[in-house]
Amino acid sequence: MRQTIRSRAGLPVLQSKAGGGSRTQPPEFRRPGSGARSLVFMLLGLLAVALAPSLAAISARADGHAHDHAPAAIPRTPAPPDARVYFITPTDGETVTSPVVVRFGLTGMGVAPAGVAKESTGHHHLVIDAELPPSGLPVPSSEHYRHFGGGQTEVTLELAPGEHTLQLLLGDQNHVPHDPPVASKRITIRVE
Ligand SMILES: [Cu+2]
Repeated sequence: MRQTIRSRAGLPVLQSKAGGGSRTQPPEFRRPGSGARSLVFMLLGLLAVALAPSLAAISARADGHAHDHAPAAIPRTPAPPDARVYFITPTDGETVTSPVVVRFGLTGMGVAPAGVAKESTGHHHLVIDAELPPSGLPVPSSEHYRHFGGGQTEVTLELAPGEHTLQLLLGDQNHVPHDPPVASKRITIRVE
């Protein structure tokens, strides 16, 4: 009788009603609730499995960079070896008129807005008439270093007549170039 009631309710609370009370609690306590309990444990287990990789990734990243780039306190995000950033337009050596539509190409990685931590992603930076900034630091922000933190993949530039150089550099969620840096070839265009 006791068991019938309990297994239907699925709760060990009914223990107190059980009268008699001569039997020891532990076996009865376990049996009726076991279905519900194992479900709870299973869910907890799934949660742990789901969380484990990200926790492991965080600690692995922290460990991996504690020693190799001594002066740079900012952790760098690894880039896949086949990642490549390039200009769709304009092309190297091209003569164009201002405004110039610059389209950014990226393979082997995805574009994500700044501030979004997602593996194998980054956002574009356009280096105009300047050298690549030092790696291990956030990309500077100026007319020579334009950020596309919204995840944009093109820009229309007003450029003075003459020769200009353009280079693309991907940055992680903190605007820091990846490790190794994902940068395009530096191209030269002539604006008429
Ligand atoms: Cu940026």
